[in-house]
This record gives sequence, C-alpha cells and structure tokens, in this order.
Amino acid sequence: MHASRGKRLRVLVDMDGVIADFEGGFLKKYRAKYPNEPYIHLQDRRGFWVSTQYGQLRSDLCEKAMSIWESKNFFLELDPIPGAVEAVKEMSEMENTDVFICTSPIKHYSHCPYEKYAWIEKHFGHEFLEQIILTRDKTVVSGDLLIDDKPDIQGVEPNPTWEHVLFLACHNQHLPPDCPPPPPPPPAVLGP
Ligand code: DGP
Ligand code: MG
Repeated sequence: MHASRGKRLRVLVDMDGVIADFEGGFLKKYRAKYPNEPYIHLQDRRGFWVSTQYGQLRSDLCEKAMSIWESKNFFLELDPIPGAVEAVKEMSEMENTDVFICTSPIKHYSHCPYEKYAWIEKHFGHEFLEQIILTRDKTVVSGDLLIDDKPDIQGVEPNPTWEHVLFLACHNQHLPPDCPPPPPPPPAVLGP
C-alpha cells in the first residue's frame, strides 16, 4: 500500500482498551472500592461507555464508576494488554513505519494526562514520549491506520485520513462485523 509507493506508513495506536487494560483495571478497582455494590462481568459489558452501562444497572452507579478512573494512579497502574507492548515496539521498528500512541484523556484532567505519559515511559521508555498524541478528537489527526477499540470514532473532520481497524474488546465483541456506526451524540466529541 502506501509504503510500496515510497511513502511511510503512519499507524495510530489507541491506548485504553488496546495497549492498556482499562476495563480490567476499572473492574478490579471498582470491586475493591465498592465490594457490596453490583458490578458487570467483563463478558457482559456492552457499549463503549462504562458509566452508561453502570448507570443502567442502577442510576447512582454511573457516578461511582466515574470516581474510579478519576482517582489518582488509576491510569498509571493499568496493566498492559498481554502482548500489546511488544507488538507496538515491534511495529515501530518496522521499515517505513511510524507509530504514534493516539489517546483521548478524560476531561477530569488532574491525573490522567500526566499518568498516560508516565505509563508510556514506564512500558516503552523515555524515547517513546516523542510519539504520543493526546487528543479528544482523533478525526483531526492524520495517519494511515487507527487501531482503536471504540466502534464509532467521530469528530469535526467527516473524512479522516486513517482507516479504522477495530480492536477487539469485551464491550465490542458482540457487534456484527462492519456494522454502521450509530449517529454521533451532539455536541460533545467524546461523550460522557
Ligand atoms: P480512548 O481509548 O482513547 O478512546 O479513550 C476513551 C477514554 O474514555 C478511556 O480513558 C476510557 C474512558 N471511558 C470509558 N468509559 C467511559 C465513560 O463512561 N465515561 C468517561 N468519561 N470515560 C470513559
Ligand atoms: Mg480505547
């Protein structure tokens, strides 16, 4: 494809749900903080937004869920998805290939942006900090491929340059292949 035409291939790799185990980390800390509250097994997760599904279980659980990823050290202590760090390192060493980590920080910004940088440094090394893109809108980032577990990636650019490769996750594994994305929730870019 592009590389064979003399152009370098630019791969954008999402972080949460692709290289960092957001769902597993969330469930572990939610159950530790709220041992007497109901929870959703990973195999029963449906829909991208964790807080939406917890809110459907019981309305006050939406806020309880959000308190987990808004806490200090939540993002820093996420485990890597098995094999993902090695795969991204290998890909970044491939000829004619540039790899960037392209990740959306949560709007509660006290800890998340810092911890995302620290996580990349811890697992990939200091040099990899050059390859981080923090954005709430991935449609304005140019690349050839975007590997991401979110089924619908919307933003201000209606025709992103990248092709979306949907990364399998507990919340999207029941979706039919190539299903059309649901309409975007106006006006927020990212959602809850
Ligand atoms: P990304 O993986 O780059 O698409 O980032 C999405 C972020 O949103 C990631 O940190 C996971 C987080 N997230 C998952 N569910 C919810 C939710 O229900 N509400 C909020 N605010 N963030 C969520
Ligand atoms: Mg993700």
